[in-house]
Amino acid sequence: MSVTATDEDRLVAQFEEVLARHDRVEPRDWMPEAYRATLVRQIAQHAHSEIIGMQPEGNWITRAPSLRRKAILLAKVQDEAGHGLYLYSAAETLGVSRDELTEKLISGRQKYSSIFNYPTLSYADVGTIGWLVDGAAIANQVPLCRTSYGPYGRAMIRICKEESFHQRQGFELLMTMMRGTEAQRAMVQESVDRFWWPALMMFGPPDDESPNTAQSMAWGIKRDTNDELRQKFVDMSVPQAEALGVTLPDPDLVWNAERGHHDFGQPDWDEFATVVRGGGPCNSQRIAHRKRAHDEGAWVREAATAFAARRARPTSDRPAPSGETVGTPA
Ligand code: BYC
Repeated sequence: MSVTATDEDRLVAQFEEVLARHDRVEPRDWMPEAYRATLVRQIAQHAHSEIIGMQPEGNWITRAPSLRRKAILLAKVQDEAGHGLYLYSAAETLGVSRDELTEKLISGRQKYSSIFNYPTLSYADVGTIGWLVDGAAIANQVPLCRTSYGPYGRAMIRICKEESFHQRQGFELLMTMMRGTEAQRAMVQESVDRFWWPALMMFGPPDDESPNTAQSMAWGIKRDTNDELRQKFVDMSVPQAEALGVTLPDPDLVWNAERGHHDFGQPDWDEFATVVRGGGPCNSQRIAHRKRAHDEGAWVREAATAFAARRARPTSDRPAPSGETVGTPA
């Protein structure tokens, strides 16, 4: 059906009204193509981040220091897979398939968060990822629960509940290590030194260098700018670092009573650009691993598709596998 100019004006006006009311845009609603494309970009990147984010922590599952830590880590990594699934499902409501998105990730046409291109070198990194990376994720994602696109906002509500649990487990792990030996405390500090700046980069480039922020804010996709969220994260992390007894590796970090916020130094934005372009320490390893897992899982997808197709056929049309009588219930 063709949409006339007047129809289009009316649809745009309705769309703008929904945004002005801070109401949700739903999959059945008309939306501008650029709004749809921006959502696909952001939700797909977010989903990819959850799935690629399983790798750095998954690296330690076989070497967890106790059965308890192993059970916690396994559950956390499985939660990340679940987050990926909610987000791919939200993206699918915009008319893209999960296969298509996975193919774009593997071929480097879609991004995932820069943070997951850094290696995990000690078990303290599991705690630091929980505390700082999940902490940054919470700062970024809580406002996304109010994003203008319904399926994305609803996925975020569930994800945020789990992320806040993840953050606490990371903090608890680090606190346990900080109460341990001198060597354990040193391990925590070394890990925090490596992850602090990459965690700040998770919020994206500074606002004046962020090409998407202004439009995404106008559409209500983003509710806060990159710099606002970075500031919130720094303010929330400082007292937590004090409680842990670790030093954040920023000589410029200081409370500014006038602003009511901490002043802090800038991450190395050249390093950020290199990592986003694919030149970080683990970019090739992460994508190669994802591709291998995807290739090795092909038979599972084929089997599941064949099984679903067989289930969809009337019972009498199904071939009887050996040992099973089909169509003649006992
Ligand atoms: N890494 O105009 P900008 C997690 C890209 S999962 C890589 O500011 P936007 C977790 C950006 O995409 C964490 N790329 O963009 C999981 C854009 O690219 P294009 C993931 C980045 O979208 C497992 C270009 O740079 N969270 O926490 O307005 C275990 C210009 O940037 C990054 C999300 O995805 C980056 N850090 O704002 C534990 C949250 N930053 O245009 C934890 C949802 C920017 O060339 N996403 N870029 O394609 C968002 O909130 C926004 O997309 C961002 C960026 C704030 C990240």
